[in-house]
Amino acid sequence: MTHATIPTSPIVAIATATGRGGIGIIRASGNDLSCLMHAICGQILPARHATYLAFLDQDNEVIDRGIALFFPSPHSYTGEHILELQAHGGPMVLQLLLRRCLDVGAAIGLRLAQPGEFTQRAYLNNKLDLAQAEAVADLIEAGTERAVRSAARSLSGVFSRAIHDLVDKVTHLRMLVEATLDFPEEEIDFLTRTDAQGQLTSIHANLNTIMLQAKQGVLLREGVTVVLAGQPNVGKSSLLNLLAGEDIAIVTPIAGTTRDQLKQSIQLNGIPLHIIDTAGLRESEDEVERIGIARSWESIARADVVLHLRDATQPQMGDPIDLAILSALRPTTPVLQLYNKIDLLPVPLTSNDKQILFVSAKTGEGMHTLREQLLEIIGWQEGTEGLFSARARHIEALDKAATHFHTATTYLHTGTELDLLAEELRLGQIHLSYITGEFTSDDLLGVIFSRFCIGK
Ligand SMILES: Nc1nc2c(ncn2[C@@H]2O[C@H](COP(=O)(O)OP(=O)(O)OP(=O)(O)O)[C@@H](O)[C@H]2O)c(=O)[nH]1
Ligand SMILES: [Mg+2]
Repeated sequence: MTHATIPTSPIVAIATATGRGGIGIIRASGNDLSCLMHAICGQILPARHATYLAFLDQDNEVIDRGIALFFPSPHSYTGEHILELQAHGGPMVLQLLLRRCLDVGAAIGLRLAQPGEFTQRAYLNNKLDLAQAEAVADLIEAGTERAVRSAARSLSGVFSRAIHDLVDKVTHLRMLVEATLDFPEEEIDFLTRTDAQGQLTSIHANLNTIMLQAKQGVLLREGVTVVLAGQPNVGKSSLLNLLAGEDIAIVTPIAGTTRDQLKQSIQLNGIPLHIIDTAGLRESEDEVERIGIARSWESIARADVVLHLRDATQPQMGDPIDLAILSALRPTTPVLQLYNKIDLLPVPLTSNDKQILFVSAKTGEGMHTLREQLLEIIGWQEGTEGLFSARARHIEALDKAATHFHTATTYLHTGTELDLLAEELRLGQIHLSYITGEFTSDDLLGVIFSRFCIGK
């Protein structure tokens, strides 16, 4: 691996969440932690044994009693020596212990850990690759059971292995192309015998499968922003309340009730949906409402999905505001057209268009279809096997790799010079390696690890 210089100054942090708890853990990592063990635990601890002892201050007074654990390098989370002090989980006890560690460790340059620094060291010491390190953060952040399970799968290396298998295939093909380049007189032989086209097709198929799963992983991790848009009084706030299962937004028969937007996150099949209820769109003289309406337009333009509501009892087709909603969206944003208040209709409406739905935010009619349609347009596929957590950065890398393999395929078809083909394969492989972190800039590492919590 091409890693930057591995930092060696020892670090320490409170590893457990702030607040009161039964147990709180201080964790230190470094190349030599013997001074901490001596001073605080009164002994050099045996490897990987839980020792119940007193944590001592500078006057040998007991700060607390608890369990101390020593994980000698390289068999530890970071790959360095790790000392764990498990004390009572009070904020003051842990602060005292932390300060004691920093005082004793001053001589060896012990300092407070930065966010994610333990995991960063694990990565730099090849304990985890980058996709796995990111999965650690995903696991901690996971808000749904599905998110937990997929992060756990990424952490155990499911995603990384899929990438490695793909990289292996690319390497194999590159090797053959390079061999052909080195021995040009046998050109036809090498490439026809090994079926370069067949291999490229298989690489594409493999990449598509990973892409599909990674996209599901991103959905689970990040969710989607769903904006409820429409004219005043069509029932946007009522729908938000219905979807959220509680009265979050004020609902009245007065047009212009919602003036500032409201956000609420809910789950749909374990996917986080960040729902935004907006101020009804109309021309308004009211200063506050106008600002609210301006925000509605901004939200519509940024939405991942828009639910465009209309009142089914007065569906004015071609209304300028409804048309303006459609043109305010990004062209790729999926929209569902909802005709609300169908409970007031004498005869039910129907449509063959799956994007047009008839609902009632009052009775809940049509909600099942709405949920199903929502899952479909955000690209959720039920029953995707072996789901793993993934991030937008992974999708981007997969996309770029796919572009290079696509170009390579074109070169193969058009009989373009082999060294150009070889170069495309090489570039594609580099993008795949960004995912697992074999080639990664320090800037990117900084961005990734700074989003962790301290102590992880
Ligand atoms: N009968 C019936 N009434 C509904 C339905 N949905 C909403 N309403 C009523 O329509 C009125 C407006 O509902 P809201 O949810 O406040 O509408 P809104 O789109 O948020 O309106 P603004 O905030 O003004 O933009 C209220 O009196 C609701 O009770 C429905 O499905 N059926
Ligand atoms: Mg409203």
